[in-house]
Amino acid sequence: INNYPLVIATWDVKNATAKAWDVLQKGGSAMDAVEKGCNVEEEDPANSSVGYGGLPDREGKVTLDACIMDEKGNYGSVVFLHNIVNAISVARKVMEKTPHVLLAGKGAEEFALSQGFKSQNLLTENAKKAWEEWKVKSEYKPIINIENHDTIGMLTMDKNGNLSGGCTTSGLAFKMHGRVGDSPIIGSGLFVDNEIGAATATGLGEEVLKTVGSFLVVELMRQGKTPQQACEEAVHRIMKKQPDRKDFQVGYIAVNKKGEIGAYAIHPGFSYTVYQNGQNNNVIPKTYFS
Ligand code: SD4
Repeated sequence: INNYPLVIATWDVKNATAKAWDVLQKGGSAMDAVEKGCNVEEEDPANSSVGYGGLPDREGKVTLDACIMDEKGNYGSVVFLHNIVNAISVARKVMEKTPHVLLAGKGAEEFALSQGFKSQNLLTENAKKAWEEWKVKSEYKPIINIENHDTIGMLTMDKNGNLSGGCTTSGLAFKMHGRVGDSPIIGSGLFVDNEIGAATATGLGEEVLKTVGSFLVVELMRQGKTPQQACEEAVHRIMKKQPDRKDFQVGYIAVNKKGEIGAYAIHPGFSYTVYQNGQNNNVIPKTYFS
């Protein structure tokens, strides 16, 4: 039994992990695998928190955040991106073709168009309907595991044990216009250190940002914790300051250099998908509250 190659991703995203696994099986790099895997979810209109079909902000605009990181520690990111489905692929272009690591808004969109990406309306009829229904009360109350669902954070390890990661989202439904979450921010929504391991997050981005969650998970693994222990401690770090607060979800997944994995979330309802040893499984991790 080999621990790697492997693909692990937040939520039930078997089509995405299967795509990434396929790229790895054909000898593709961890970086190619993570990009192609994440693209599957971005293009799926049924997934309401990423890419095409993502739920909009309060103004009815779908705005995307994404980042990607390779085994050399290179990183690229786009935030507040409009009208482009494959935000993670734009993030990869930022990494590979610009002297920068992060492009925002109009500038990110113009860069994407210059790289040959197509402009398209990302608001589907279903997402528009959900927004119109939301507008009646206009209450901003992210619902655990529902509006927060399906942001894809993916970690890939190729047959040589090299790591890459990606994270792509339309963010929280009905967020303020201009809001950016944890997903595209290095160290918060994603971190990859090829010496140690990698981690990615999902859930209420504000809480992940305040604790620089994914960097924390990787640094805890550097100190000798298993991926499981590291994910648990990162969740505890959030809950320590607000032990009784039950109205939000955060989930972490992690992998170390041996190809061992870990996952932990605040509430039940979170799951992750792992493709390892030729098997694609959706798994329910332990949680802080039962
Ligand atoms: C955000 N962390 O924008 C993302 C949302 C998310 O599943 O993970 N949804 O805060």
